[in-house]
Amino acid sequence: MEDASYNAESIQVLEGLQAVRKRPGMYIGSTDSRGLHHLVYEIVDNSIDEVMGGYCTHIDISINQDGSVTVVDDGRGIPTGLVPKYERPAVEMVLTVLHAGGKFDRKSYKVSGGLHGVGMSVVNALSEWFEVKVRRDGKEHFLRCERGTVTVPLKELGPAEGSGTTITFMPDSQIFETLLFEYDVLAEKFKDLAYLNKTVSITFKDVKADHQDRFHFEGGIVEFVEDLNHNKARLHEKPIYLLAEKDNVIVEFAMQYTDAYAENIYSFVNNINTAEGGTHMVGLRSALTRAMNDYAKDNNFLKGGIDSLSGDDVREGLTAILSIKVPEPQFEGQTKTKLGNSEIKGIVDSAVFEKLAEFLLENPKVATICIERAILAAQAREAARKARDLTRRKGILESAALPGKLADCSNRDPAKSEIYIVEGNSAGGSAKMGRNREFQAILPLRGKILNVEKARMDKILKNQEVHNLITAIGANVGPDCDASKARYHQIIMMTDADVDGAHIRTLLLTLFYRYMRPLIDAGYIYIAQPPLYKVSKGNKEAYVYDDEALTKVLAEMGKNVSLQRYKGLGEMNPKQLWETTMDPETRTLRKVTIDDAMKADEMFTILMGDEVEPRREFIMSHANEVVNLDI
Ligand code: 0RA
Repeated sequence: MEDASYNAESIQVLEGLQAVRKRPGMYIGSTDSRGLHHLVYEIVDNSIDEVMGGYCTHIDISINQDGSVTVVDDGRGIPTGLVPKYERPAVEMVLTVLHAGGKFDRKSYKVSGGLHGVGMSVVNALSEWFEVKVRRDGKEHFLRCERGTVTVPLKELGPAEGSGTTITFMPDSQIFETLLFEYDVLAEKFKDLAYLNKTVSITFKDVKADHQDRFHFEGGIVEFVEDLNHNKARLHEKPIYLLAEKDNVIVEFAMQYTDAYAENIYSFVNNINTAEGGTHMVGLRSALTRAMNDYAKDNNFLKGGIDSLSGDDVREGLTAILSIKVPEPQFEGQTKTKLGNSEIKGIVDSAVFEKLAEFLLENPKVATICIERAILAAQAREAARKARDLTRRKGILESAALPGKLADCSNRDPAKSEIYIVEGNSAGGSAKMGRNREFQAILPLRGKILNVEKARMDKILKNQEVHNLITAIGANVGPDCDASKARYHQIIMMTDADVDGAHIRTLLLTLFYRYMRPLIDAGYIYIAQPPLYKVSKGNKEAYVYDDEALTKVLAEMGKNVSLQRYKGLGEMNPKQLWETTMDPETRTLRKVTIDDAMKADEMFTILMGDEVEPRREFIMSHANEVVNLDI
């Protein structure tokens, strides 16, 4: 009887993990680079769970020489004892039973829903091999699986001190399109985790590149906000910090005003970056607006034509982190990064409202600074509205007035139309001649456009180059920006591979980030990738797009090659520009993410802002890599 149930169970196990291998996308979203990185998050997430429970303080992650990944933690260690009903070690079940959940599910704040929290068994199923070492009860244990099947059953290796878990896995090349881990992508995630869980210290190492980082932030999300504002002019010394628990939901919030115009609010649910927002953000925005308005009214700040503060007024120049822990989150949206639970709106709203109102009452100095900042925003917005009304009336932003410099495409279907924003008139000329005019429009931009950092919306609208850009795209700017009105669904920045090019790209990205964000959210913004070199030998020619590839190509082509370095787009004739950078069949485009744009914004602040010291520092430390100045 016992045997029969064991066998039945093993068959189920096999079928379970087999299902994962058959349809990996259902469990990890995709089998591309994103899915690959997801494997690491899944493992680290389990260690973070030990951190949240107060059992673990160190996590060490490494990308090994052979491309496998190791995650070591000093948590309690995955239990190794036999599970009564199944007579199998708990650790084996955690790794081989899909959603072993249930009694092994120690998680109080799940990361379930879509891509998150699928369990370690999914990582095991999608790994060529997967090894776990557990230190517990004075001993070290070992278990190995291959493609989800146990090949070395749990065994004791010897005595061990302390407790913890070490997992090493090799993603399966039969499953994944790429096995290449991107250090920066992973590092960014680990850094966020360290900010969000201030008790943990995370080290991250790329063995091959001999590169290592350590992330530990005693200040938690307060330090997160301070670091985000590092290069900005801060209006009050310490970020405001709030912590509350309501209906089993933990709400943590830190905020600080700067003199910048953009708002920078990031939100996390159970440590997952909710880039698409959701009910918690709705609750937060409502609480912020209400608490600030109440305080402003009660203390007679509202006068001189401003009778209330809008949400935008209250958030202008605000940098903030919202981190909440929810027992059963529902993630929605395209990338499963939008919180759907309807009850969370009210919970976050009342938690933040109460705590913030209390803070403002108790800290009148800081409160005054915050309120005055919002009132300034309200006044500027009123002025901008008037300016906008004026330009509207003149019909400047109407599509009838497409800029003269725009070489439009003949196609009128935005989904099939592209616009190349090209730096410089000469490159613009090549692009116009080289393009496919059916679906490719060209807008040349002249030199440095303008310094958006120091200008307000009303000034920006008056700049001719920006004006051309806005009217050509047709989706308007600021609060009126509407991606569904865009005349092109591919808006491609094409700039030189030099400092000026990088600069203009940063500037454009900042403009999009601050004033046309819906276009980024819609996935309409791209960066063209022109080649850096042309290598030729006899009548053989190769275009090369980065230095790594150059080494390869030079080795392949051997001696007596001639090497041309492209400094500007203008050095290519129309045909070359088409072949290397514009032909949809052969070109590479880089889609701009919010993250990219945010980084550009950060860099822009440094390069253009009023704070001289960070700019000097930045330019000094990047002097040798200016070509890579972009994101
Ligand atoms: C199940 C139960 C317990 C801990 C763990 C799993 C656990 C899993 C992982 C994965 C990576 N590191 C981990 N550390 C712990 C609770 C054990 C107990 O009650 O002692």
